[in-house]
Amino acid sequence: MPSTFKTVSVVGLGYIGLPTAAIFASQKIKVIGVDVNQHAVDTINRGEVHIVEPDLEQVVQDSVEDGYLKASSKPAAADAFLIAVPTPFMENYEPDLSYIESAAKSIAPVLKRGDLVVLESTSPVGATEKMARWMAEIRPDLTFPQDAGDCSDIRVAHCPERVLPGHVLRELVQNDRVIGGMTPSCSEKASSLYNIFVQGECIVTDVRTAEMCKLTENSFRDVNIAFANELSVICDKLDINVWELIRLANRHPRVNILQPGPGVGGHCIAVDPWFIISSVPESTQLIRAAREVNDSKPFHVFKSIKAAAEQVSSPVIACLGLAFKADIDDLRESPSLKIVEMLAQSAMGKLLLVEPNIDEAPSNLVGLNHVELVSLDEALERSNIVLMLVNHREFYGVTERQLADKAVIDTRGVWQ
Ligand code: SAJ
Repeated sequence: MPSTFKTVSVVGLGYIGLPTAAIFASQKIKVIGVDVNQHAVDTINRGEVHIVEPDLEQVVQDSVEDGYLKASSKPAAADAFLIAVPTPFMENYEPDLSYIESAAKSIAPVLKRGDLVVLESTSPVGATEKMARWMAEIRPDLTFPQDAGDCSDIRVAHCPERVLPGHVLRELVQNDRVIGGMTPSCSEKASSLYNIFVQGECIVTDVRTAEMCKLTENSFRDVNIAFANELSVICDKLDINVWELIRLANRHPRVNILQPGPGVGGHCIAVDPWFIISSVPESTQLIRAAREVNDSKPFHVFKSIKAAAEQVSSPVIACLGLAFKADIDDLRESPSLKIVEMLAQSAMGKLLLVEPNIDEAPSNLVGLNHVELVSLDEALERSNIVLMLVNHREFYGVTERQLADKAVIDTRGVWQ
């Protein structure tokens, strides 16, 4: 059956929006990708990508060449709009919905009767309803679900993205999707949109449950990583190898402990739990404690490096990895970067940064004369302390001989 969606617009062409746009285009749906970043727009229109994600460049290149994907800095008419813009938090950990607000207000003028608007950005409970109100303010000539219910001119739904960076193209297609329409017709229309490419199940619920579901998934992971991180601090004090401990405990049929690391980063797990905490501060002790445990881990690692550096006359510290996790270029909320920034400020010694996924050190580190971005071989050659921060695939090949005579702090258990 031919799709009722001839044109889909994806607003926000970042880590989620661009792969989603490219997947729709690969199904021969005309896609208009919209982004305020002109550099991203120009890059995509050349068939190139401005982010690192396995296999993405090829899908984007094919879609642009076939004429199904086009990027623009201005919204245009479409049958469905997917909003995939950032939802950061502010200094007081309150969610910042300003990107959703400006995206909603920017598409409102081009909406027409029968259109669908889906919020994909991870959002606090109530954000989709707010988005619908922002659009309604600008378009009093159209009806929206909050006023007209199931007969509204515009259908509105929340369908949170749930893909794992590094595996986005596979997970976009294979994962189940939770679809929360503001009314049953909104859910139905959103399901028919996602069914164009989703091979998993599209499961329908109401809009607030869909918002809370995404926050719950990421908070669940945060709490579980916090348990692993707390164990690692305990084990450091009790002189126990935490990696061996977890391996052994996980032999129990009902125990599955995650891996400790330098802390929790990225724009999702380190952020989303705060959206629950800020909604219900009086009932979120465990979720808050997990956030605090994970946020304190970089300071614990910093103290271990300081102790190692005090044993060396001229510390030269090889810092392996800056991204928030393995095999990606994303430095957002990266605990590794935070540790490197603390080291740079403390002027504890020379820092040799290795990050195979970026070409330039972050702007706040560029130009510091005790900080250099170098190759892995050079860092191993020149350093007397090796700090393993991110388990990028390039680092697994480091040999015992390359680490001989150096102090090694392995926050990821790569060389255990
Ligand atoms: N981490 C650990 N130990 C672990 C697992 C992860 O320290 O055992 C760290 C990572 O190094 C990283 C952070 O946690 O710093 C988050 O990494 P992640 O791989 O757990 O998750 P993200 O942020 O890349 O993606 C998550 C995913 N959510 C869940 O797994 C519940 C993904 O499915 C979501 O789509 C994504 O958040 C998102 O966009 O919200």
